[in-house]
Amino acid sequence: MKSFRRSMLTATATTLVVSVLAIGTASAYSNYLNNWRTVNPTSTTDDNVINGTGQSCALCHFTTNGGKNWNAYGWKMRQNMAAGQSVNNAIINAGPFDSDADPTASTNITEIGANTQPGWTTGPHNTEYFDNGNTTPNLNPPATILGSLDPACSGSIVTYCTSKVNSLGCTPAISMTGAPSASAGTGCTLSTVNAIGNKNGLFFHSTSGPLGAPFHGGFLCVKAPTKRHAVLASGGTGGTCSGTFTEDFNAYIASGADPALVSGAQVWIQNWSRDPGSASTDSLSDAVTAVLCP
Ligand SMILES: [Ca+2]
Ligand SMILES: [Ca+2]
Ligand SMILES: [Ca+2]
Repeated sequence: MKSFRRSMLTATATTLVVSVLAIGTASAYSNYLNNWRTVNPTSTTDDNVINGTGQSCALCHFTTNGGKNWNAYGWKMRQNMAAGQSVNNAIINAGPFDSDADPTASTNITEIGANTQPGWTTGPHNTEYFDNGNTTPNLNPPATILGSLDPACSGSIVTYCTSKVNSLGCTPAISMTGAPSASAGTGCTLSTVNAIGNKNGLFFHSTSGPLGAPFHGGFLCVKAPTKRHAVLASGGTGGTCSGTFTEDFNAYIASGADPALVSGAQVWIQNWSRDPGSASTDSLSDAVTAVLCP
């Protein structure tokens, strides 16, 4: 029994060594790609590698023809396989990790769902992993992979806080559409609808944090210090809630009015406007927060 167990252990160890070694061989091309496609049948992540580089190895390997050097995603799967996981399980279990540490911190499975590269990120921020455990950091990704290497930055936009019901009984609602960007210069729309028509108002923001303090019969939703944006006209028709305040927030960022609005900074924004029918003579929207994209 003892020798049987020992021989089984030896056999298992031998299988493990063989399978680990096999990861670095050319035969990995068809075998592992087939497994990968079985686990991820609808993704075009692999197709973007194949159509860009001529074959699939660069999905996981640093050199396009495979070999014993991997990107961070391939290294994660190699570790899983070395720990005894099946190829399919090694692929599945690598899913929840953010191997490439991309700017959006997207997990491997998120990147695969977005048809981007779980093992590659833009710029000289990739690490090469060698068979012997050595690493080389700060390397560029392959230049020829098609599509985007990382998911687009969304800005993580979330609305929060509570609007003050205005004197016409309407509830102003703030929103942000398009990603806020430190460099784009346009394409991110701040909007407040259900505002009183034909009145002035403005957006104001903080980079210090959110707030929920009672204020003028409603709530102040952004923490001091705040920055006021340009005065806007709501348009629409006076005496109705047909007014809308609209601003291109990326244009505001590009104006340089607030040097704190840099990539990665979080911003909290609210809308204020005139409401002569209110005891405080003003109206407050709910608020929106976002994290600025590059
Ligand atoms: Ca595919
Ligand atoms: Ca990632
Ligand atoms: Ca990526």
